[in-house]
Order: sequence, then C-alpha cells, then structure tokens
Amino acid sequence: RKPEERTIDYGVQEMLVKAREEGIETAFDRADAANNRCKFGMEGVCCKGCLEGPCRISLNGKGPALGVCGADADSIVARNLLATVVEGAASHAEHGREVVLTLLKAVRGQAPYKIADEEKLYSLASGLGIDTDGLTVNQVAEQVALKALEDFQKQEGVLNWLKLKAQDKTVAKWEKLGILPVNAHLEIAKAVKRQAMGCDADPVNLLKGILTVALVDGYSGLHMSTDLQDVLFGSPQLVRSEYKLGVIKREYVNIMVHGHVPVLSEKVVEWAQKLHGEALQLGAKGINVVGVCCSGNEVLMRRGIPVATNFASQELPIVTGAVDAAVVDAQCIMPGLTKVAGCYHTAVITTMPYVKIPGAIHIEFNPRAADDAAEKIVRLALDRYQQRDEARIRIPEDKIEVYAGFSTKQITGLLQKLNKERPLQPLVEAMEKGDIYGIVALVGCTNPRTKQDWANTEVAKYLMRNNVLIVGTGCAAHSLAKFGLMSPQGVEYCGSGLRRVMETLGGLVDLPALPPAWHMGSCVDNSRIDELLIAVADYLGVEVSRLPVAASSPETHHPKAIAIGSYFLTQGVDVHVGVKPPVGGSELVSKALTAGAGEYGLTMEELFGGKLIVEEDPVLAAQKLLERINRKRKALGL
Ligand code: BF8
Repeated sequence: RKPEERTIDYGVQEMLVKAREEGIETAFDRADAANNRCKFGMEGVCCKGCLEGPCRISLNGKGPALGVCGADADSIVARNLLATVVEGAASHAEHGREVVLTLLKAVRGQAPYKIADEEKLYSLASGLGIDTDGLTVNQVAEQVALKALEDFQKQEGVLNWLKLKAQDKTVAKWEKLGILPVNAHLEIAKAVKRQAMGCDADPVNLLKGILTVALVDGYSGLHMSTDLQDVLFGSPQLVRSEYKLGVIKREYVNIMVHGHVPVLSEKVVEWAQKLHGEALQLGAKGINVVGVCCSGNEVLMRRGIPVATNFASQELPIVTGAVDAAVVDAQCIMPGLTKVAGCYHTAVITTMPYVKIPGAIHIEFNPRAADDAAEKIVRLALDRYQQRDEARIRIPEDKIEVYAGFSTKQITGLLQKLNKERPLQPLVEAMEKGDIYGIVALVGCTNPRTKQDWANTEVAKYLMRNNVLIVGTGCAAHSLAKFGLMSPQGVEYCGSGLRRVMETLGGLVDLPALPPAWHMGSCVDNSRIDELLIAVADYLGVEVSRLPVAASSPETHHPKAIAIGSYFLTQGVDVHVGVKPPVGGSELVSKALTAGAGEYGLTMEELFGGKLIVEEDPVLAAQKLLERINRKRKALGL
C-alpha cells in the first residue's frame, strides 16, 4: 500500500516515506507482507491446543468436520474466543493488581507515591463498607487496597469491585445465569483450564465462561485500575494539550512514554522536570515527554503531556531521528521498536520483568525503587541526546489542539454549573429532546492492517452529524483527537442539536464550544464510560441496557479490546467491531453474538439487551449503530 492508503495522518505518511528512503521496515510493511492470511485462522477453526494437531475444520464441508479429539467447529471457535478474552482480561487484571500493590506500598511508606484524590478514596471506602472513623487517610487507603486485593484471593463470594460498581438489577441477571466471578486470578485460571484439551467442549458453556471472564476484565481490570489510579495520581480534569508527530521538538531532549501503567510514566514525567537544568547544560531547551498509546492517554489527561501517535504508527516517532529514549512498560509494545531504534541513536528502554525485547536496554522498574529507575531512564535519554545525527532529523510540522480529562467528576462538575442539585438533568433533557440523540463510545485500537485513523474518524463524524455524542478512549481517542474532533472546532462536524449543547457547555469553561468527542482516557478508563452510563441510567431509573447508547471499535486488534467489547455486551450495550473477529467458522458462536433476540436460540441480545455488530464499512457501521440507538430510544418512549 502507498503511505496514503496506510494512514490518513499526514505526519505518519511523511515518516513512512522517510522510513522507506532509509530502508527501514515498519508494522505497515509487515502487515502488507502478511496480507495472504490463513482462512482457517480468520474463521477461528484452527486448534493448536495439543500435539494431536494442529487441527483445522473444513470451511466448505469437503474436509475434516472434527479435530482428532472429536472437537467440532463450535467447540473450537468458542474455545479460541475464550482464550482471546482471557488474554485481554489477564492484561487488565494484572494492570489493576499492580496499581493496588503500588497503593499498598505507598501508604506503608515503601514506595514514593502519595494519595492525590482523597475525595475519591473516601467515596470508594464508603462504597466498600469500610468504617473510616478514627482512621488516617493512609489507613483508609490501606483498607481500600486490601479490599481490592481480596478480589485476587478470595475463594467464595463475588468480586468486591463488581458489587461496588454494577447496577443491582444487572447483577441479579448475571447471578441467575451463573456467571458471577469470585476472584480474578481464580477465574482466569479456570478459564485457561476449561479451554485446554479434554475439558469444556460445550460451546454454550464456553460462552458463559467468556462472560465470566469479561466481568473480570470490567471490574478487576478496568474499574479497579481507574479508581486506584485516580486515588494515586488524581482524577482527571479538563486539560488542553496537543497531538500528532509535530509535538516532538528538535531543540529538546525527547522522551517517548509508551505502554499502559501510569505508575511508571508519572515518574518519568516527574524526573524529566527535575533534570531540566541538566538538559539546559547540554544545550537543549529542556526535556520534552511525549506519549504513545495508553501511557500517552494517562499522562495527557492528568499532566497535559502531548501525544505523538497511536498504536499502528508507534515506530514512526523514532523515524524522526529526534526521539532520544522510548520507555515502555507493558501491553501493545511492538517488538519491532528496537529494530527501528537500531537505525538511530534512540534507546528503547524496557522496564517490566515480564516484558523484555531483544535489543532494548532493561532498567527494571518497581514501585519501591521508582525514583532510582526513573532518574536512570531520564539520564539515559540525556546521554543519547548527545549522540543524535542532526542530518537525519526530520519532524513533521503538523500538530493540533486537544482537550482531554473528561472524568465523571469533571463532567458532573461541569453540569453542576447548569443544575447544582441534579447535574444530570441537563444531559438527560438534551437526550430527551434529541439534541443528544444518543451516546457512542468510540474505543479500541488502530491496526496496521487497516487505514490508520480512517474508520475511527469516519464512524465518529457520521454519528456526530446525527447528533450523537462521542465518548472516546484508547487509541481510538487518539484518532479523533488527531483530526480535531476533540477540540472546540469539532462542532463543525455536528448536527445542529449537538452543536448547540456543546456551545452551551463550552461557555461554562470559557471555550467557544466543548469538544463533541469527549476524551475519557485510556483503555482501562472504559470504566469511566461505564460509570457515566450507569449514572444516567440510575437517574432515569432504568438499566444501562435500555439507554440509547452503543460502543464502537472500528479499527480493533488487541485481545484486550475483545475483552472490553465482551464486557460491554454483558451490560446490554450494542458493540460494533470493524475488523472481523475469528468466529465465522461457527454459526452457533457467531449467531449467539450477533443475532437479534428471537432470531436464533439464546443470544446476547436475548440475555442482556445488546448484540455484536460486525461491519467493516464505517458508514454502514454508523448507520447500523444509529438504527440500534433509534430502537432503544423508541423503547424508552423518546
Ligand atoms: O489498551 S487501544 S492498541 S494501546 S489495546 Fe493497545 Fe488497542 Fe491502543 Fe491501550 Ni487499548
């Protein structure tokens, strides 16, 4: 593909040309080379679960209908899907657990972090039933952290965080279905066991297993991570910053933070400020930290740090020749980074004992020694800055303004300026009038296989024209931000109703308009979207499944995104994906996910009220989402 067929981001296109001139391979080249994909893998009917195989089930009925063990296409597709969702949930649950341990160490004086949001801490403590009388702030935080840890340890009962966050009526539904999770590690282990050779072969039972793991993802992963990160680092508030490769600055020492857990990226930002004077001594104007992927989201929404790019083009900042260090923690880190960095002076620094990449420098990071590690990382960047090859530096000029930090606290605070007692009333009124026709969560990834940022922005723009408010997270939020939808100028794409509401809200914060796509954070912060939907649903006295809302992940690729999508399905929210998931080889599994209520036995819609929509064309996808929103509006009497 030509650069303009790979991405709509001009800066990335420019860097793809530079990479080609310099003989450097990127993920886009590798995606093109892998274009002849195995159709058995694409449809999910390849089983590599044991050494009897690998087995493949025939897709046209002319070959094997069963694996050597007798497993059919339904079992194999369901087992493979379970394995994918487990991968996603394990990533998020480990993220959550790492934050819990950081909090615990911090309040016990064993790690250099402090409580930043006491109000949130006390509200969590109260929700968890902790008696805070006579306790110091640190003691309350310790009790909250111990309650969180129970969700990785207890052998009976239900996740504390699920009871804390979910709507009671929905919990009752899950209980009836027998899918409530006990503890995150236990459920992950059980799921790995049940999809192993010779265990669960019943596709319906396996689908139930997927739902349990999806709940683990939602509560031990998303909600717990967001909640405790807010306690430690502060709840985001409206913040202005910039996006695109133009945020890399030639005259500065540039450090790119990439990954997910802010325990690391927060410290890198702190030490970049502390060592500012040393950068000046080297002749630089300072140290410029830029974000990539979800670490980018974390430091953007809390510190206003600019974002260079998102997943598919993560190697391209290095091609500018001006990134002195790329520091990564976990998840969505392409091993290809070190091959690209090897062509420049850039140091790729891995920090987690379980994420090492050949060619990277490993500086082990743990909460106890956070300051030491962060200082070493920034010093390494200062060192590499002196090894730059000025002749090879070319930085795209393109950059754009963005507003981020739409936490529930920020949104409610803003709405309180319109209605102090009942802040959600103006939002609900706008929904009733149709000025906000619905809300769609634009979430998930970019994928080197598809045209970067194109489907994400097309779906969003179509929906905004139809007065749908967009709330974004993850790399999809980056896509929308890069194209102006997360700035006041974004209202140009809106229908008149949505534009009016955003202009009114913008006036409350001295902006011409609020962006019509709200940046709600990283992928774990899909919890914030869930929290917002629950707040609206509770206000209306209904379940989330009845709201005119949906989720869309047009350029998805990661198992985490599949797990998040499964979680939204358990809430009864319609979920669109723009890249086909590997379930087509089983009619039972694909219909259970995508068929409407009453159309095919037991389906997601029948059980929870929302279904999976698979649609590669962004306009058709947006139309289908609108149709679903319309249906839910009617059912609500709107
Ligand atoms: O967790 S959106 S590519 S970076 S998986 Fe990864 Fe997808 Fe980006 Fe954040 Ni989420």
